[in-house]
Amino acid sequence: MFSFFKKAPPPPAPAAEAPALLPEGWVTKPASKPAPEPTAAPSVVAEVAPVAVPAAAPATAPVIAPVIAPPPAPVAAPVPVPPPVLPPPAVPKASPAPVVAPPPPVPTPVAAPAPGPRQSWMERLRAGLRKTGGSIASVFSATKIDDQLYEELEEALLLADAGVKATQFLLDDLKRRVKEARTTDPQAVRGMLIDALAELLSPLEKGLEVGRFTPTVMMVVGVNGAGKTTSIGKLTRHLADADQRVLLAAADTFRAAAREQLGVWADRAQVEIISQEGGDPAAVSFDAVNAGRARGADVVIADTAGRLPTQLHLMEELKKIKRVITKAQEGAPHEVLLVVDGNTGQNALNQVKAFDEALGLTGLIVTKLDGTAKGGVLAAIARERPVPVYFVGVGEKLEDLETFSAREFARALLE
Ligand SMILES: Nc1nc2c(ncn2[C@@H]2O[C@H](COP(=O)(O)OP(=O)(O)OP(=O)(O)O)[C@@H](O)[C@H]2O)c(=O)[nH]1
Ligand SMILES: [Mg+2]
Repeated sequence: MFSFFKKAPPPPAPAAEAPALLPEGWVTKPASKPAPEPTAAPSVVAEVAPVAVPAAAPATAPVIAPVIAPPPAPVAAPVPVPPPVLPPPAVPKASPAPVVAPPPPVPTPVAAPAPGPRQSWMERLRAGLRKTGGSIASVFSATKIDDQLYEELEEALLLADAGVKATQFLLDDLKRRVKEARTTDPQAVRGMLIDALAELLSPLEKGLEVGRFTPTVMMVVGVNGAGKTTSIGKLTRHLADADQRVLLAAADTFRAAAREQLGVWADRAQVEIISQEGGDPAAVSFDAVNAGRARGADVVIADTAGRLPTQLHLMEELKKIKRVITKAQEGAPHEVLLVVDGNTGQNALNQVKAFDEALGLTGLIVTKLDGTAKGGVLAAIARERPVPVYFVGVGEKLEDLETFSAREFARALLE
């Protein structure tokens, strides 16, 4: 069972009143979304875009697990404003009408039901990683398990960006498994490699948690064009669809286009955004956290401008944003998320290390695994800098961002 993120019960809630959720309190999409409150007065310093009615809501259904949880506890119930124009909840497409077969000839097969969202997402992940998986899989077409097979596998894993350390680790682990199982079938070895990789990747599997702090503050960082703003947009939609009040901070203040891009996502999800033309990104973040606290936001997400970890002054700027967020709210930011482009190969590992050293990362979002990404870099990250992977992106649409599962990923790569 996958949910898009985890909802932690707020800390002061007495145990007796804990909502009857699944054991860990997975948030799920409620049946209907309460009306948003009217936009509060704008912050003094920053210009606040009022909640705009989206011109056109994306037609895609949010990918959130089935309804399990009751609606959130009625904490100081927000005054339900009557019918604001909300994007109609996109109804999942009914399976295509069955084709009526003409009587005499061979009956026309009824179309198979459309795959679930997660399944079709997996298909896109598989398609993205197919090239890599294909070259690893071809190693197992050998007729016997010998040194040559292991050498070819080593080469294939290195080519898949797994890096020297993870490759060595996987090979040693695999040899141990093969010995224990006393198998002589190269195809069986592939299954064992899937097990070994899934185990190696499992420490990266962790759900993003919201609700423990009010607001939960996240800052999102990464190199230029990694997919930060797009991922924030998608995440915001998922959070808003689960009735989380989100406030965005356009802390990428350099480019008007960057603010506009985030603004479009804010409009679509009908959430507030704090932005300031040409302002100081730290000041915008500070204002956003304060506004989020004042307005009872559940989540504040700061989008930052892309930068290389080698641009030291820009890294200093990120540290400043982080410090200033802590000033606005003790203990914040609760999440420092690095967005990495899955196509950057071993360089992704360097980015994880560098941003982690500068900022102390709490999670990763790995994007563009639909492209020419080789996927092995996650093994390198797991072995050398195991920062949890909250989400994996396989495209530009809302449903293309999904939670990370170690086993699914291993299977998508190697099956
Ligand atoms: N194929 C594919 N494209 C993606 C994915 N995620 C983001 N993109 C695209 O990558 C491009 C850059 O995305 P942005 O979200 O603007 O990246 P950014 O990190 O905010 O960029 P800067 O703010 O300029 O540093 C856009 O064209 C996105 O649509 C993904 O998972 N797959
Ligand atoms: Mg951006």
